[in-house]
Amino acid sequence: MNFIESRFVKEVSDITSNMYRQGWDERNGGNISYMIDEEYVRDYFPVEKYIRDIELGFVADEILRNKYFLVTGTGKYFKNVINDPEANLGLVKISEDGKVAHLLWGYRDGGRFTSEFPAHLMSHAVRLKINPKNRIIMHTHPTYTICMGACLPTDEVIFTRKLWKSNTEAVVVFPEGVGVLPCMVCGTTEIGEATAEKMKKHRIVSWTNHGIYGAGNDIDEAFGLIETVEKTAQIYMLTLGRVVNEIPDEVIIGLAKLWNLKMMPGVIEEK
Ligand code: 2HA
Ligand code: ZN
Repeated sequence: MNFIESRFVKEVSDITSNMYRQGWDERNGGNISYMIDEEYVRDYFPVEKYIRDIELGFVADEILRNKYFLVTGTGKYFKNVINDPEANLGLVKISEDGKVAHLLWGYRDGGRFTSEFPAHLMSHAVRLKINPKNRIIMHTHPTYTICMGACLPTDEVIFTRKLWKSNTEAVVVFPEGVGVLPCMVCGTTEIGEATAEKMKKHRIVSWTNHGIYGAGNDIDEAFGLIETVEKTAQIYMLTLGRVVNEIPDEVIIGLAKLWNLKMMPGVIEEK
């Protein structure tokens, strides 16, 4: 079978279309990287032949060497992936020395991976060390989450608390809270390192004035995290300044107990 017909390309094509329709991925906004196990890659590429090599610009963590990633291309639009996956996506293998990405498929018009690939790879490395099943890093520009970040101090305890107090699903879906970074220059290894540092404690990281990063074992999980943050941020923003019924701390504690969740410390005072 041709790789273009694989479930991996289909999953990324479907989710990029979906995210575009949410209004989160204007123009070339957003990027996704999907780590694919070698056993699956072998179904499509029994003999490894590289189309070309692409410099990473940094040295990838050892845990990522010889690993395969399906990644959205730089400058490419989420809305176009479904109609031309081979131009908008690429499948790369991280080299033995961690300095280069070998291109196996895609970026047909001479393109390369997203400028945010450092943040993706560094986040993959951190999440894989915590959870060997992690496969997805997803970045997008969800409108209400960005609004919320602009209205609050860049403080992850405050940000998390506002979310948990707005929607009873919030603490259940992200009990470890949301990591928050201040506004930074994106596309750099610095923001990659800062994001990965936050990923040690959180599967979701908000980039103030820019967007969000989510991690997960599969696309549903990463997307589900982000859409729950975004839905909750929408509730927060639509009720801002007019809230009468905030979720009481006791209910949040009750939910955490019911689902046996370990809550991010310092957000809700346990009584
Ligand atoms: O790829 O979203 O952060 C475009 C972006 C940069
Ligand atoms: Zn972005």
